[in-house]
Amino acid sequence: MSNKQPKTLGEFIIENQAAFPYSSGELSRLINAIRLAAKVVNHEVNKAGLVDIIGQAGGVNIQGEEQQKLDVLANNLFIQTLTNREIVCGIASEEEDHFISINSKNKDYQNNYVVLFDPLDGSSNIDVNVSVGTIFSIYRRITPIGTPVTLADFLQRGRAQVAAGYIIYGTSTMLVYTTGDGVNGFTLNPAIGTFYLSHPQMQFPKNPKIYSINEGHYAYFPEAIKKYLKYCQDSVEGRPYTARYIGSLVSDFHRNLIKGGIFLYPETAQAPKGKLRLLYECNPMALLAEQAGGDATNGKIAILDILPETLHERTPFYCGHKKMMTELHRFLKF
Ligand code: P6P
Repeated sequence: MSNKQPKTLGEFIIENQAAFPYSSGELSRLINAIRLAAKVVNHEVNKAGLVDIIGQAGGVNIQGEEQQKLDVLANNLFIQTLTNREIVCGIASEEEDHFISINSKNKDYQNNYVVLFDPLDGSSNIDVNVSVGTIFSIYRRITPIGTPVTLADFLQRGRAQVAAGYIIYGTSTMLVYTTGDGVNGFTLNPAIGTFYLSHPQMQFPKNPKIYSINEGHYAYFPEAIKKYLKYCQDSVEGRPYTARYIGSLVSDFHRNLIKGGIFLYPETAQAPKGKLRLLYECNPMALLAEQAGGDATNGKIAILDILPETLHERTPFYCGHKKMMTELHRFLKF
């Protein structure tokens, strides 16, 4: 049994920073800010069932505190942490209609990065004790430093992300992220509030067997998807595959990354652009998938190559192991 302590997230960030000697360390400080917010949200999510914090916003919980829904709470925590640390010049969130321009107290819009996030994806699962997550996406601004950010800074193709990742608040809490040099997973030791490198250089495993889709929408799926699902269920050459669906994107993605699988959220007649959001759900997951040796498309082009038009736009989303994505694309005539 090795008695060598695994690397902490802090040590990993410092080592990674050393690999970018000319960078200002701003990205490292940004990841550190996300780490702090993740620990606070994790604490709130884990006590949710006890202090009846799950309910509708606007009530008062048993401690007499102003009751906030967890996703509102998570949203405010991430915005406060990123603002207080004076690292970013702009924020966009699933919980905010418009982007937030941040002018640091003593600097005129001198920060380089904008952050987009879904503060608590899958939050409807909280009151049934199913894992939920935070998803984040980081870009360098493209408008001139010293000026307020504009929408253009947020509507960049996913391939321009400088970092992306998620926190999964599950049986254990993990931070999984990439800065473009592979995907690394860190597990929180809640007793001391430290994230440890538990999953270095994550890659989709060989022989993937899991397909993940809400088959309750089957009647509304495109014919090609119906045919693909029947293919998954054939009893020939290594099939049927196994169906697994949690209904929380972060959880379904995380399981597929570790065990090998594909996630599908197709467009339907009722939702012609699908349900999932391009900027702060699909782009970060697509970057992680490609960095882990997988693939992510909207059925026609790579997710990371889509030029966004609006902040909250949706997209059909297919993401996972390259072998299963290749099989799917045969049905989508990709
Ligand atoms: P459905 C959660 O509400 C979410 O945004 C994602 O986390 C998840 O993948 C999807 O919606 C589930 O949607 O239609 O299957 O309930």
